[in-house]
Amino acid sequence: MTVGVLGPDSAGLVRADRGVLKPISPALMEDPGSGLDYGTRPDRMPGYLVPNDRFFIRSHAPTPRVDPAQWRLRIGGAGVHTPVSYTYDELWHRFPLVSYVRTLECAGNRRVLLGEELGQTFDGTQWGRGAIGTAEWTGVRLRDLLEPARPTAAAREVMPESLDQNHSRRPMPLAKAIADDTLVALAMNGELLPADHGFPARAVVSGWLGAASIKWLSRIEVSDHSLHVPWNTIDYVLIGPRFPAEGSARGPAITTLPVASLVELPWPARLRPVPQLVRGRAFAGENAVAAVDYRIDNGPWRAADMGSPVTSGAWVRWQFGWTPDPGDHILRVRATDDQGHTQPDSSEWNELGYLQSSVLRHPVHVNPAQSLRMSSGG
Ligand SMILES: Nc1nc2c(c(=O)[nH]1)N[C@H]1C(S)=C(S)[C@@H](COP(=O)(O)O)O[C@H]1N2
Ligand SMILES: [Mo]
Repeated sequence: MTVGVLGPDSAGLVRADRGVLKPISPALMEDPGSGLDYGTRPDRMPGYLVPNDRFFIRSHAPTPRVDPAQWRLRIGGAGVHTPVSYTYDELWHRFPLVSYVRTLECAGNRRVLLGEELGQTFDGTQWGRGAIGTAEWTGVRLRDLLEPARPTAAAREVMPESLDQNHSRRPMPLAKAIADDTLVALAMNGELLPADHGFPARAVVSGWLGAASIKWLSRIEVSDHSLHVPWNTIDYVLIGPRFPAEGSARGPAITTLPVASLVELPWPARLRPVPQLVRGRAFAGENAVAAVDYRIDNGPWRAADMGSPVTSGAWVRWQFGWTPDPGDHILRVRATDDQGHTQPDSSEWNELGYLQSSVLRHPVHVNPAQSLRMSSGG
């Protein structure tokens, strides 16, 4: 791809020569084959936060290179009295900096598993379980940036827009935009925002589908009417018999994500018949995870231990001890949120293959031969 400067809204912006800039280690990340998207291997998440080197990437266009000295974040639209423009330095120095630990999950996470369950292949990024991650995001509250623009009494929606080739944008109601944990993030896990994750600034819309957290911000529109853009009418909507189309939208736009869980083991997992901890994560969008239960084969459901503080908008890490018998097993995990929603036993079809959240049947093979080698002192 040739390197060149993009349009006038994005001075200083040069196209990436390849899709993503961070080195992708196949040991840490799965490649669903699009060239722009990479999932985190669930068995390579070392702690509560996912390190930046392996945090999943979902990009609809190559990562742009942006010169922060030339970059501006503009806020305007019919819903403000005074359009404003901020430099990168102003974002760092003019407003209180805040940090929130929040989970990002792509609405298409587990699409391949949804297809396996429903006996079909869905178009779109072929995600396994890795399009989810949690980071500590540091930046400025979106509401602090909106205030100097003086939103009008009629202000209705707030839409972050990107400067990359795709010009991604996704509106949210004003109430969500001014929430404590709706951010314009400048740093991720204590480092400047990496290029692939939105440098110089990205939105973090807590608990919502990843697509709302627009990377490479250029402008934020405040409207006095509801906004219809591709990402809330054609993509990131639920299309199916139970989901009514509304106006120009093919179905209801996805906002908060449903409760779901993840086992930190490869699929299928290979274990030895020795005492061990099985660990995982559960996430419930804008809600908090209240409980995680697990079941081995046809045994009883049992409660897993919650190993991390329970907050809305961020996953919990859970664990249980297990000494598996040799042979093949099915491990099921079922998380419940603080509003009483529990992962269902089966998934509902929707045309674009979003929001897989049913209880997965995780295959586990336990090999007796390896344990004999281990116990013979090798
Ligand atoms: N500008 C821009 N922002 C974007 C996207 C994109 O393609 N372009 N992808 C969205 C989607 S679909 C997801 S799931 C998240 C992924 O964020 P990450 O790549 O930092 O993990 O970014 C969102 N923000
Ligand atoms: Mo996504």
